[in-house]
Amino acid sequence: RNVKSRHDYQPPAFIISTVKLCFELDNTATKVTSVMQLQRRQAGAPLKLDGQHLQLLSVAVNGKQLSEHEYRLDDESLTLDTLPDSFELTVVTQLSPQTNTALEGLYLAGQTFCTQCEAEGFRRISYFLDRPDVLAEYFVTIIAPAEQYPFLLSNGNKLSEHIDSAGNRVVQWHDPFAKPCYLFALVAGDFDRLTERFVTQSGRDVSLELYVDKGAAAKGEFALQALKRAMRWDEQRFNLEYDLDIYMVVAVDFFNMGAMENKGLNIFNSKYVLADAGTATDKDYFNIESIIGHEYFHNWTGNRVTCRDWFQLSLKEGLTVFRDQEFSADMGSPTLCRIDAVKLIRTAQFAEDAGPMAHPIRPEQVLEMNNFYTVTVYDKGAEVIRMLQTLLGRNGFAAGLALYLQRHDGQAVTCDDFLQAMQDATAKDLSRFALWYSQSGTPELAVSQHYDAPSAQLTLNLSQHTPATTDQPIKQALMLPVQIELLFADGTKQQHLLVMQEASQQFLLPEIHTEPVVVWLEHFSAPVKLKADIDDRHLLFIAGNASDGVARWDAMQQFWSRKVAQAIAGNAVEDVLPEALVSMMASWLQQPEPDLALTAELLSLPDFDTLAEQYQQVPVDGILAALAGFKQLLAMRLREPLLQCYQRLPLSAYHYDQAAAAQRRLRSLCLHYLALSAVDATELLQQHYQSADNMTDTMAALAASQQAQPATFNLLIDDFAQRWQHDALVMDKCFALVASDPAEQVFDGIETMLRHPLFSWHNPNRVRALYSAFSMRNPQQFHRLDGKGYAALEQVVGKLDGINAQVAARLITPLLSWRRFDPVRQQLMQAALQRLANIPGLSNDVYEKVNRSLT
Ligand code: HT7
Ligand code: ZN
Repeated sequence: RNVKSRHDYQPPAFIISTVKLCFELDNTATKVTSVMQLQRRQAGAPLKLDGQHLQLLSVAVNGKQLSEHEYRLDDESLTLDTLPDSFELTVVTQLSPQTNTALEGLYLAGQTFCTQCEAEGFRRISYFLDRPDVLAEYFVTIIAPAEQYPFLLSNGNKLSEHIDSAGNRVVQWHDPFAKPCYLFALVAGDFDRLTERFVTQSGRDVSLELYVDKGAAAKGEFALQALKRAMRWDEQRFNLEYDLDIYMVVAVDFFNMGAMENKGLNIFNSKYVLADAGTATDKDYFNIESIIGHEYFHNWTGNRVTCRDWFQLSLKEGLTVFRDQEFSADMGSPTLCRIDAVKLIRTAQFAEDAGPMAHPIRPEQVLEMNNFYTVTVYDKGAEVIRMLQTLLGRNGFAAGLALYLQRHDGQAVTCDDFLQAMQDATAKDLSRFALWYSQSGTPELAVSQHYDAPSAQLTLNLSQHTPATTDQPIKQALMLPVQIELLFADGTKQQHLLVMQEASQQFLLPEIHTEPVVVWLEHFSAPVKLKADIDDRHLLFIAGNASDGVARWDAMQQFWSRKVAQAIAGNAVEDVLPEALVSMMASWLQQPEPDLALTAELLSLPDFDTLAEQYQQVPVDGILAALAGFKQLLAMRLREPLLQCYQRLPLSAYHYDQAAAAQRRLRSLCLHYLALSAVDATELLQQHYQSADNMTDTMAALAASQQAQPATFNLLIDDFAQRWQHDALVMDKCFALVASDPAEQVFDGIETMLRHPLFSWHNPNRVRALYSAFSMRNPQQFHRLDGKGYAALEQVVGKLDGINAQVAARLITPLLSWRRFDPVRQQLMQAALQRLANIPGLSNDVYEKVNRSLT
């Protein structure tokens, strides 16, 4: 199979300066006429256009039709050998949106025509140079029956609209900004439209339009307001203003990922647009604001300045995730946003580094590009940008970003170009920092301290080591910003930034008159595994006293990891739980922190995945038993303060804002523990469920009862399924809950849900709701020792491969790290992967992952 390497990049032999596309829409026979202006850039080279699943109707050069022997055609390309230096190429193709179940290119999402072109979907629309460094100006005409399709949308500004004599609506669009074809978009359908206006900082009027399913207008209001907040924020924080007169967002039900930043016409998974109190949780609201922001921020970091090739994906994605994280932090709780980001890195990203798909944030080798939209490229990529900001300071970073955008506006560039701009704007040497782009793996940072009272000097010893990864055996020392805080007994504090550049380094801090407790890696200042030998007493001291909420939470996480390890080593949970901890937790419940969500986080144990990441071989049963034992013990020991805290938190009508969401989070946490205490909590759970005026509280009652009170759960989930049987997005929550049932009945539950009228193998949201929840949120049943869990996932991946390979390849992830488990589980997982590998005609998407995992 055709694996591509980053070093093989060649500039395109031709450029395409303008494209005129005409779509005559039809479910099974859409005709696409493409008229392109091309210029040669390399003497003598043939023109090889990408194209897949297309029926070629005709080809003409400068208006002259070519006969079949004047071009070469295969399943993946159309090649023309003899061409002038500058010419017009007309290509007419036909395609079938209705049978396009991959949801790439032009497809039908229910009754709506829509497109998804990133990364390489445009080649399913027309023959083209489908690569991000070919930037063209687009003129688009869309023709479709007027009654059925009131809205025909594409990028840029609308030039004209009329209805022709045959009753077709004909709409023309022009996007004045040259763009790569992955940012092309078309939508045709019937919607409710919500509109708003936004006046930019320079006084330009922008029309905002949000398109949702008919009848769902009220559920789009939050997303529309979030868009306005994002637009204002980018002006205020980075001085970046929107550039077209119109910004459209369309919500569709069939979508492979979260959303897509097509120029002026974002297409969103409806899950990340539609929300009201009854159907969306606080987490849904948070995600909507963050993804609306993310796609909007791409307008500069991705669209105005784009990637030269797909190996540079983190150039736009890491940077834009960083920008959306900063936006979310400013809109809500910075501490909570950071804790959530750290959790993701410690679970999914560290696991990716430790598994067969390990790659640097700028990958070196790719078979299927869709497989590299990863937590490494996105979220570790964002951590790398965050470290740059820490090293350069907020102003230095902002100056670097401004220079990068001004220097490369309208270009397709590389990660090196980005670093060069950062370096030029700040006069800092970033050559060692650049290693973060080429080196994969999770660095381990070992730290220790020595205090010398006579000289009043604190010596800090740091050493870093990155273990080999499957893709890269040899590692070098990285540039690491290590933020620390010194906590003194008299309550004073000092902050320092240590910049590591070597494998081992010593930092001497003078004028330290008493020995402090050191808080290492405040705010998770670098994406590393910290190895610090801090005793229990000091960890609890940090949890109670550090200035940074993230560091306080982290101290509790370290504490619990240690306790879980002690339990796995054979100690009874009662024997390892210190009294000091119980009273500290009780005091947080009695007198919560001002940020109630931080209190909830301080009171939460690490989850299964976070703990699993700390072991070479994951002790599945040991972790599950220890977590269950500690939670139950805490529930019993803290029952009174939990109940009081639960009852004290006031109930008011649902409103989504940070304070109200934090209050619900703490109340849910109390409910969760109370459900586990020895006292029957049926009534409490029922009451929580019945009195909920919002989906957050409803889900809290369901999740709490599922872990502790199966009989209550069965009653509530039946009621829930009945009540929401016609709402697909809410039924996704029901599917996910059913699939997370830790009891064996989960298999019957999944079978029943597969027969639900709203379930469809063709809809990624439905499939993910059931099977991501099962494989990622149900370790008890997924990791069963009889292999039934692994076999269930294997079957789904095998079935889905022929329908939607991109989604199939994402679902397979939990099976890939089979080497991390005990011999019995290893053998079962490996056999499941082997059976998948043997499927004839397996997609590149699944093949690449299975193959890397098995070799
Ligand atoms: N840039 C987009 C990434 C993407 C995607 C989105 C939807 C469907 C398929 C896709 N393939 C790649 C989304 C983003 O990161 O903003
Ligand atoms: Zn993105």
